[in-house]
Amino acid sequence: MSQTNVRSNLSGPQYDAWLGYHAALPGANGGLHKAAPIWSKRIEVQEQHHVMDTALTELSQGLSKLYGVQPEIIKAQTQDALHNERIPAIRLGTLDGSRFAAATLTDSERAAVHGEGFIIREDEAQRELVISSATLQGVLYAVFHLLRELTLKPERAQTGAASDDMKHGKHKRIDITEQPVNSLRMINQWDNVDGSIERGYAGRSIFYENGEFTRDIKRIRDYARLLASTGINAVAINNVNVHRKESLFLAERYLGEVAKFATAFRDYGIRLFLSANYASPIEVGGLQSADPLDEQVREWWSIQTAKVYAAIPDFGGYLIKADSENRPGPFTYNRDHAEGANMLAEALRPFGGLVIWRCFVYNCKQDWRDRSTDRARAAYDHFKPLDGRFADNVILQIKNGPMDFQVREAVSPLFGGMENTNQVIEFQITQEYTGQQRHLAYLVPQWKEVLDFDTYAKGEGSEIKRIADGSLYRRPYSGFAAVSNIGADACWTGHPLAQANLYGYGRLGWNPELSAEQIADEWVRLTFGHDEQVVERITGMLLCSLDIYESYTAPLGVGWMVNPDHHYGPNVDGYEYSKWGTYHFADCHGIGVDRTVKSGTGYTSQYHAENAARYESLETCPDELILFFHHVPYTHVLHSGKTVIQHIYDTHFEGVEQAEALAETWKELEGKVDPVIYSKVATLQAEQAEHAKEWRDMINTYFYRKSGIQDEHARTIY
Ligand code: GCW
Repeated sequence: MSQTNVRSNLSGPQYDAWLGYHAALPGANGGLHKAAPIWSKRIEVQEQHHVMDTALTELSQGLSKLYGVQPEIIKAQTQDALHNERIPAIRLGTLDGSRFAAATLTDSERAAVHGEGFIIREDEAQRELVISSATLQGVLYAVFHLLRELTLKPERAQTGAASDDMKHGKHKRIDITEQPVNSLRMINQWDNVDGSIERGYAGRSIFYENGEFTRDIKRIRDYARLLASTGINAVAINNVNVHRKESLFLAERYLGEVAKFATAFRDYGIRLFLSANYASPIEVGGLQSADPLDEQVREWWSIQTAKVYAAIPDFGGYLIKADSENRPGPFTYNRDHAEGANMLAEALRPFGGLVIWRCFVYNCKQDWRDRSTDRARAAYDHFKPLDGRFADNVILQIKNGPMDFQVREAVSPLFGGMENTNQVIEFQITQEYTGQQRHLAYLVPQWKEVLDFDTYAKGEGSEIKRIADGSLYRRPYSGFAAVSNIGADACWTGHPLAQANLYGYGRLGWNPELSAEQIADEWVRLTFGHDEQVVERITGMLLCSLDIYESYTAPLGVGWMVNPDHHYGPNVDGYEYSKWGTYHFADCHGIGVDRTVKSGTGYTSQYHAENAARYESLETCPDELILFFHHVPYTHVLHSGKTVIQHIYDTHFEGVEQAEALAETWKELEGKVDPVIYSKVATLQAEQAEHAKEWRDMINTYFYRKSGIQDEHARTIY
């Protein structure tokens, strides 16, 4: 049996996620057919290519699900004849590869749509819909976009009685131009070849099992499909902590398998990257050293990289976690990270490959007694001095915050600190510190806040999104990366509503101007249909979920307070006397980390003047970050008018009530959503409400005992 014959037998609404197209219109399937647009029964195409094949399959599958009719696909070498007949059809192609795609656009439109951008245009006279892009990937994105539009706004489809509708002004012609804002839109898998996933909360890996690559390529393709439908164009298929066996992914032992994955992703326009071990020359190549300035080492990387490209001609490049949390790196050889990254860049350059170099570099063996070392400072202190020294095919990957994907932390001051360096922002879709897909936490609002943050790097209007997209500093490479939240779970993400985070990440990478509300609304309608009560309740749950989670966990931006190692559940001092640099410094008088220049670690000085001043002063520091930047007495009065201690009590009591309300809201949807999803979510929301109480009581009790200050409302604290 060939490997590709092994099939996953997963199906149904939770597996289809937002691509079910089953929810296009309210009413039974029979009703759908009538609404079929005139052009939806025929697809004409001129080009032959694997990505075009994917686009055709997606388009015809999607249309037949929406309208109950399988469109006819006409593949013609010369499109002219077909076009002249003016048979109603969807015609799709690239500007270079198909005459009609180019013909529908003016010169200026043709110039405007580049790369993965596309135009979808309906021509009523010709009764056709034309999809044009400069690239085949763009055609594929257009297909997904069209299907999403038709699902979300069924009234947009021109029906058989189009001209009548048009006379009555009911029909709005489809005319869509889209251009992705970020060029790199990447997913990082933290999957290990033994089948485990670091920080994975949705079952085992879909990629690997027992030291081997999965034989279920269908599942990989289904995942690629989900990703591509949101606009993702790159994936790193293994954990950034590259262990012994995974170090061999770039060697003969596994390269053939990697190439099979690359094929599955390539069909969906996604480039494959590998996380590589910096010490590969030693561990894979048998050399004595991995010194980036050593000729033998450089040669080893060049030869090995050439082998990778022989197997995977469009290989994306290497993702590197070096000198971070005990991973090897250039520091061992007294070299800096520019020297380390540039050596790999040199090996990749002949093939157009990229080095994506993570900035998560800090001292993870800190002495908790040492108050002068501040982990938040580390990335900036390490990388800022290297600005301008990285090769042009190196991209630094910077976490959104200076610590580590906390529910609330400041934004990384490295954004705005490096003018002459390519950068991507790294988010964490997997909910390591945000409830591990057992608590509901829709993360898009958090990402939006970060992206909209004004760094003032070049004066007002220097938002992080403009650094991430490369426009502020006019960088050739830029974009988004994020740690995936999927696993072998039947609904992909453990908590079915956590799918909204994967979807939202992709959509935001494509267009950071989309609002959290719009993305939630899209996801709910695509996944659950248009029942207004369902839409209203689920979007409502999503949009308040992160605030709720924040309210009953670590207060006011101080972070952590989780159980060591697995990071689930409350443990106020779990990391207090550890080596990880993650402290809250609570004593009987107060709490928080003094990161000011005046009396603390000086971290605030890493921001541009406007933000540095805002954070430095207690008067202007926003409440939600007060304990991130300042150590204050429990009686310190916040801008809200409450004392810190009363704020802690109130938010924790309220947070539990709100978590209970989430569970109640969901119960209203019984019988209105897929029963499997219904019961999964019902169970999880009940658990969340219970677990929130554990958080509330541990945190409130801890601070009551430390401070001795009573709750103004005399609620139960233990
Ligand atoms: O958040 C921490 C995680 C580690 C992870 C690390 C990183 C992959 O706890 O599990 O390692 O971040 O981002 O490298």
